Amino acid sequence: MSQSVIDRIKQRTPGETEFHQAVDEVYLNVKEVLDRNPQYVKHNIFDRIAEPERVIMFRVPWMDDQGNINVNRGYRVQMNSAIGPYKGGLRFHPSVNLSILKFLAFEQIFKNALTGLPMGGGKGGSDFDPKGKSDAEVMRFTQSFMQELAKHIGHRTDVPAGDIGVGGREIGYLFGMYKKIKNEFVGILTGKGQGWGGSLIRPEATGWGLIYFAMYMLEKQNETLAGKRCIVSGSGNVAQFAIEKIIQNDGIAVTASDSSGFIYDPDGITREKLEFIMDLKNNRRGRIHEYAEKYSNATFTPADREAGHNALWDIEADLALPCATQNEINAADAKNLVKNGIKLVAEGANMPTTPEAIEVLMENGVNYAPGKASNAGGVATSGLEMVQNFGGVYWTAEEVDKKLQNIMKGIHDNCLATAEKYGKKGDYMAGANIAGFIKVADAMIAEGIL
Ligand code: NDP
Ligand code: 2IT
Repeated sequence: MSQSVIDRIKQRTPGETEFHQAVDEVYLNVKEVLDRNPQYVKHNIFDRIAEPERVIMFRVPWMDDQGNINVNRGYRVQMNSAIGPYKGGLRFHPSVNLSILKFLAFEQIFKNALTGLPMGGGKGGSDFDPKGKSDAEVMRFTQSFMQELAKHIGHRTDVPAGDIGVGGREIGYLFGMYKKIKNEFVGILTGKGQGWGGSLIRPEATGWGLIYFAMYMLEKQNETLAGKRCIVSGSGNVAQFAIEKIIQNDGIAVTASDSSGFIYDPDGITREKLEFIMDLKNNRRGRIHEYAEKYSNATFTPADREAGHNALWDIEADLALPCATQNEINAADAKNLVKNGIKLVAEGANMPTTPEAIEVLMENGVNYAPGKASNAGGVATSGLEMVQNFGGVYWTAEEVDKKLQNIMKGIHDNCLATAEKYGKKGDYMAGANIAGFIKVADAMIAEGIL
């Protein structure tokens, strides 16, 4: 029976390639658990966990600045609520479709379980493209999006947050619209502004958490981040704060990217240069090539989608930290990383490394951490924001940061301990998938056939 689980899931979800990829990866590791624990098979947990509890799809009409009426598609995938309310980000990007959101919601189940906080898995978003849109257009779109979404979420039911294309500005408009519709000021979203219910350190949490995780991995090898060269992709929320934490720990971040290409600064991105990136991306919403125009020691390489590999991953470094999007490191990239002697790959993005690339890394002994473990600091701090909102309290930045570090250490150690228990010593991917799965599977069994 176990052999056909994957076939059954794929047959039921034709064409959902990203979702299949995420399910394949978890199944690869969890198969061993199913073989050892017949109760998971008896309760048909794997089939059930791969089926969303609910998917909401809706029309999002909005008027642009020229008076044209546009239509986008909105989604919320409420994947699993066995251990807590649905929790996960919203992504606004033209590539968004059901397959991508289901893969993200599926990953989120296990990631959230690993944090140790009571959060179920969910994800949502829209194929709306925020690029080139005015503030007013973004506001009108997000308000229209929330008019429908508000019917399906609640602070004890489903608590969205940001992801690609959804940052502080969008969370503000979404929160305002929800409050107006429901006449209720509650923690319906996380990543809120700090004057209106947001937690300190939430903006920093994913990038900082990633570097904490990478540092725990290095510590295990009796190494530190000091002096290590890091190639980072992306230049959004996760990449910015990953670079910040690298700088704080005397590492050297030498790259940043967006969908137009990447910059390489062999001297390292300093605090001042990072501030330039933050202003460029968060305020001016410009493109990354401006960095190379401002700092003459840096070079800009335009993205070449026909090349079959990304030259960014062919830069000599010690650590690779993909922080942009899914499937951004393929097998050819992984071979380049190995050729250049990369020591560690830790994922800031969700599923940035293809299965073939993961295989290349692992076969060559590269220390590899999957996003569901290494990027969990963002959602973990979202969980801390929920706790503060429920309690009506605010914690200091130091308190939240300390909790974030403890959570990342807990995930790191749990991954290793679980991997070892299942005969996969040192395999962070196996540890993350197995530990996350067991926690949720046990809760599903305890709660009955739902
Ligand atoms: P942002 O929107 O802030 O930044 C995304 C960055 O990735 C931009 O530089 C963007 O470039 C680039 N990017 C996006 N899509 C593509 C693409 N198709 N090809 C090349 N570059 C691309 O998003 P975040 O930093 O929040 O998210 C980055 C990753 O981290 C995502 O995988 C997300 O799911 C994951 N993540 C985010 C968390 C969070 O708390 N925000 C938590 C955990 C994971 P451009 O502007 O040109 O599109
Ligand atoms: O992928 C993720 O974990 C996020 N985008 C953050 C989700 C959240 O609820 O903070």
